[in-house]
Amino acid sequence: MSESAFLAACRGQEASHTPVWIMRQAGRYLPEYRKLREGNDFLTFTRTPDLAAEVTLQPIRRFELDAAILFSDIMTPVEGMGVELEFEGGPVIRNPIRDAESVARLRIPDPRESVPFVLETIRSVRAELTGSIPLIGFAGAPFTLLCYLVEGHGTRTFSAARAFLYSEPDAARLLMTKLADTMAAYLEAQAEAGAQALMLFDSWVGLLAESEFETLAAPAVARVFDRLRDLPVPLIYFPHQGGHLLERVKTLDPDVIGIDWRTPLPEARRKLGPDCTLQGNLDPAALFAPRAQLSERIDAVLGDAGGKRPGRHIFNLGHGIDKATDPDSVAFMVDAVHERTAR
Ligand code: 1CP
Repeated sequence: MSESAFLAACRGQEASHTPVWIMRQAGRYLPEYRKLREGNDFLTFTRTPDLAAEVTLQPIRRFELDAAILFSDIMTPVEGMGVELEFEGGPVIRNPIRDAESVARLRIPDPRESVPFVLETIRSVRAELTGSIPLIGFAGAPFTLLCYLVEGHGTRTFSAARAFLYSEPDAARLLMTKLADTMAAYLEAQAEAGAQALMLFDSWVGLLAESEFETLAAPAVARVFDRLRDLPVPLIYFPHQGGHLLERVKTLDPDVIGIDWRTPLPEARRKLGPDCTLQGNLDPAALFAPRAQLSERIDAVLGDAGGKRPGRHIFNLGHGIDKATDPDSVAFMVDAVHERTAR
């Protein structure tokens, strides 16, 4: 079958097997990535198309994955807005946004000028991926980006970021709108450059109550998707730890919804209805289990996703892969999913 199993599943069409890819599949658990990274900083990697393309392709060469994901970061496009970005393990912002004036100063850049290296990476990956393995482009969702821009770095609670929503509600809303417009243009440019599916990572949206999701985060996601809806590429939304938000997520109408490992797939399906594809949701920690137990966990996810709609599931982890994971366990998982779901 030359048609991609991944794209078929995104569209709800029956595929030759359940497709599988892994969040953070390009990264530090791979020895070949660590070797290439030696002596080079992360930002240089994301800004150098040859290196970023190579890292994108590393997991594709090693495993029988059904999709590649662009090697970049959710923070890459915010520099063009006027944000001073550094990486010290994770993203660090030198000038965190704490008032209305800093929001007003942010630009909505043209991605062709602000991130030409990302678009070049996409073109270069597509030139190499001539078979049926599609390339996923991505961006951070507005609320998750707001968390880093206001807080200045990653935390477990993003207290300063959440305080900003209440202390500066108008500035917070304007920031969300500017982020939505920047990410919409960024994703549109990625599709134009050759990305075949577009994913929004909302890693911190689970911090929000349903009411703030409704009034602040969901409208910004809708603003991004509305701009992309007419493109010939499926849209994926990953509301990490958003089990309590799924009824509202359904109304955003993405083609694919990523489910973290805390929400059982049958519960997600009940809340989301039959018309979207579910992506997930093996606990990344399960890759540390002995083979027999890992095998059971894989079967459990496939069973949860199964029933009458095999075309409506993409196998993935419930969040990014842990950097201490043994690549051999990944190979075992990918092959097991393919063997057990071949149709
Ligand atoms: O040292 C290194 O090699 C840097 C580690 C690293 C890597 C490999 C970072 C820093 N980012 C990335 C790549 C990356 N980030 C990808 C590449 C493609 C792939 O999936 O293989 C993607 C999709 C991201 C997305 C990303 N970055 C998210 C959303 C997904 C998620 O995991 O929730 C988030 C929240 C970030 C921020 C970020 N960048 C890097 C780190 C360590 C973090 C998390 C910081 C924190 O703890 O808050």
